[in-house]
Amino acid sequence: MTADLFEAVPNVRPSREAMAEGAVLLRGFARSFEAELLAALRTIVKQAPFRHLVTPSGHRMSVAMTNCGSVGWVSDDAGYRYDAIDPESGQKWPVMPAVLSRLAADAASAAGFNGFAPEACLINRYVPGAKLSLHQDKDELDFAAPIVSVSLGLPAVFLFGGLKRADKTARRRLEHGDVVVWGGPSRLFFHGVAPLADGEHAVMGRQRINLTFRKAR
Ligand code: MD6
Ligand code: FE
Repeated sequence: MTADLFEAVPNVRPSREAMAEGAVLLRGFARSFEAELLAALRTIVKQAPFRHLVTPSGHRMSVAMTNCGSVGWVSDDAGYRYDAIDPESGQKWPVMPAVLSRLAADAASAAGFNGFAPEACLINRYVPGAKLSLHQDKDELDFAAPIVSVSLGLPAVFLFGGLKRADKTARRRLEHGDVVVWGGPSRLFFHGVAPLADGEHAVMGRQRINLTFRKAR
């Protein structure tokens, strides 16, 4: 039987895990996009290099960020927002490569959200020790659309809670190629990433890259 054959080789066949109502983890979903995806990322990062943003309260983020798409997520002393211009270069953000939009739309469909057409892809880079504090993704105008999140490289512990910051958080390990589609009743849940453990990933080296696709407006 085919199913048994695949079960003998972990991570070959994408599988799905419910994380919360509206949030589903598609294990290994991005694996079949890997080569094209990594080539596209290299091109984006040449045009719009990773940088450490400063939060409105003056805190330098340990995660380095960049964007592609018609708008990108930025943070400075004026606040958090989506902006068509990369403040470092004064130019537009790199265009979202077709392989990225395809991956995002396919993953959203697999999770039951058809017609997902994100304008923005926020790209986060974690080195060992980097973390992302609990937050809500609420700078988008349309909370009906999900967020699609792609993990590459070193495994991370993803924390997700509830609608209140003080809600208890569950932890889930996200590995290379895993995709989380996050929408519906959990769209505004607090979440974050625990400090990245040191390690060396066979494809990505000593880092984790996360892509979050958003319908920003
Ligand atoms: C990360 N992700 O995994 C950060 N937000 O590096 C997020 O903040 C996130 O993965 C909303 C939905 C899914 C996510
Ligand atoms: Fe987030």
